[in-house]
Amino acid sequence: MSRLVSAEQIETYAADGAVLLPGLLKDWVETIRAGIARNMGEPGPFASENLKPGESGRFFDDYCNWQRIPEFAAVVERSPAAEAAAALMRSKTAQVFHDHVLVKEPGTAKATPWHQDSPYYFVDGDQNVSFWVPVDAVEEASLRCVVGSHRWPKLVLPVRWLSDENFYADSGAYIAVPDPEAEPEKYRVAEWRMQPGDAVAFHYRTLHGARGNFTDRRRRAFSLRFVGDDARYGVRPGRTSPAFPGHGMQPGERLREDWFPVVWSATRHGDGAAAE
Ligand SMILES: O=C(O)CCC(=O)C(=O)O
Repeated sequence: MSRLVSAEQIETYAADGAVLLPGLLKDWVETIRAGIARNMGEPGPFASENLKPGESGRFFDDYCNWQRIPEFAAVVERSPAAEAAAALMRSKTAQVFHDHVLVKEPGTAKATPWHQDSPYYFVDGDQNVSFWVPVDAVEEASLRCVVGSHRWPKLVLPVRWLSDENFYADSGAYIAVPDPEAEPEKYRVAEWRMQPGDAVAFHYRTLHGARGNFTDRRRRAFSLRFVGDDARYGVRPGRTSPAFPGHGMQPGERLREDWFPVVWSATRHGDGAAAE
């Protein structure tokens, strides 16, 4: 039994592909806020502004910065996130994949498009989890997850957020992006009002999105992504996002630990219970 997540939360995660973990990172809110401020002041090579000219507000995102931003490194290495990830994944290890910052400033109308993360990533396997952690209270602009979509047999076509173009030329292997709002009888959407430091844990194959931020408050969110024992490098029909140029991995290999460190393992930290 994990001290951070209950058996019921682990079951819900496996069945629904998303579960709320209230207060998981409540002691890390100030650290994450400081990391986001540093990240926005010193954006990395993957930073994007996701609005077209004339669209209101600001929607900034950036990823793969935890090794250069000390506040994010502290969250990765010292917060309860990695241990909670291992428990949810039912894995003996939690390897960090990457971090992602998503900020919607007040009055940002743009919705985050419905998507699964898995088609953008070079990771195969079922043991994975992202934690979406707002550091501002959120109501309407919270993460929205389609329950059970992590078990759909086919992946959803990945698209570019700004232009809506297909991410890969070879799109035949994917299903079109569904519109859960247009068919509420077909898709069950889970979403939660959240306090700073709460976390939604969601699977890389879970279809998710978010509304615009129509409030007068910022909506700063930090996503932290882990993989477990069964994760392997897999090839996609084109360049992935993140791309991790020069990674040198071959299909079927474990993610290289010098780039994607194991930050929690049952043998090093625990009693082995995470994998039971
Ligand atoms: O914060 C958002 O608007 C979307 C978050 C997201 O897509 C993610 O964390 O994978």
